[in-house]
Amino acid sequence: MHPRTTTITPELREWILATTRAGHGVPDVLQLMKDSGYDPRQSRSIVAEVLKLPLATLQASTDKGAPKGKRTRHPEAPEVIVGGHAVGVSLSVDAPALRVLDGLLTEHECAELIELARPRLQRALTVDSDGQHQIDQRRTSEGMFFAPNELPLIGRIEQRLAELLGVPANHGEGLQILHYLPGQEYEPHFDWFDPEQPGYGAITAVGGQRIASVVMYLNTPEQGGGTAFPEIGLTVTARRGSAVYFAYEGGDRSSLHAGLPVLQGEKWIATRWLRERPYRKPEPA
Ligand SMILES: O=C(O)CCC(=O)C(=O)O
Repeated sequence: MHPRTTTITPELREWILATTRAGHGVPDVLQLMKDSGYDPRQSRSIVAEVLKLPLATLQASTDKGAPKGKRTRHPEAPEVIVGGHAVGVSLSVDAPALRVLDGLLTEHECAELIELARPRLQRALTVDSDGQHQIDQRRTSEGMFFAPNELPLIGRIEQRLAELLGVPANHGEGLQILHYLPGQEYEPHFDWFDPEQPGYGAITAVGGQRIASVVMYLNTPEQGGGTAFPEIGLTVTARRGSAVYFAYEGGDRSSLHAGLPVLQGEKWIATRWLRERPYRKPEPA
């Protein structure tokens, strides 16, 4: 790199693209440019132009004081008390870091989430390589998103997960509800974003990479509908109120997972994805 340049040289452009493709987020790129002598305002404009991102997104993701590269804390068996609520840890796996959490949600919370989501369901989407949401044949369920802290119930669940996993609630994406009918499934996939994909810079510009997921089961399907981790030969049974938490910092390939087809009955889940940095600005007090 050549410090204090005002034009974007082909070398600089290529370096920014290669660095983000290698898995570094925008804040890392800006820090490296600063270390090389670039003015931070100038480098923000350069990076925004090269990665085709709105400048305002870059400013939000690089706000002073934003904690960097947070990791989740893996709950330890047999039980963790969060906000007076007892959560049992009935299964622990090291790679990927995975826990089955019993009694994470009460029966009443599960029923309430289903009833609030039901009228808002639409064909579930996935995020494609350009960061756009799209219909995907691999995911045949219906779903909806709650906005972060949209209702007291949502805020309470977000806060419980924040305390349990040691990551502030504002690192979480909005809670997603999915509803599967017999035959519906979600084929094997990773929840983290692939740094090789062209849209990586845009998807991670705010909040950075995803670091962990929590899939919460809102009912018990009559048959089928577990969550499978084919790389480690594990299937977690979907049971109302329990959840599977798994972390994948650095893009752990053992976190490959799938929602198995529902064979009888229906399946409802709430999924929470956590990012390495705040995904939204703090709520006013
Ligand atoms: O339905 C499941 O059990 C898994 C859901 C899932 O993989 C996801 O929402 O990312």
